[in-house]
Amino acid sequence: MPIDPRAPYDDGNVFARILRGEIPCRKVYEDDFALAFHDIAPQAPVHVLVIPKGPYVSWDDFSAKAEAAEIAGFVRAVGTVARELGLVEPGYRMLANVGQHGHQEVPHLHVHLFGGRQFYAMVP
Ligand code: IU
Repeated sequence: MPIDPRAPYDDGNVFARILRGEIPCRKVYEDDFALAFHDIAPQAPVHVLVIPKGPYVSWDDFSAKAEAAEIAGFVRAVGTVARELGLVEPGYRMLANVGQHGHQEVPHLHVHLFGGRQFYAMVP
């Protein structure tokens, strides 16, 4: 079920628990601002999620409330993960679902990185 985009941040959400080390993940990258790990239900040969370390429900509140350093650090981390995974050539797709129409299911901002196959117009 898509999340309620107006709900306050839920500290018990699955990605918060992964950040605290309470639930394992297949980590591919971590720095002061972001953690990246393989999606448990991959939609492409490479499907990685990049999440900020701060308590942000979605791109909406992250872009509105995060400090400039957090935004810069997170954006740079997404690009670093793509480069380190070797996705830049021949290319990749990134997306963030927001709220009900975006069909966001986990209430902690996550950017999907998809690679390893050809993508076509519009969403996967
Ligand atoms: P969405 O953008 O919120 O719809 O995507 C949630 C993603 O989180 C989806 O691709 C799930 O497979 C993925 N995921 C995960 O990797 N680990 C989990 O424990 C859970 C969801 I719950």
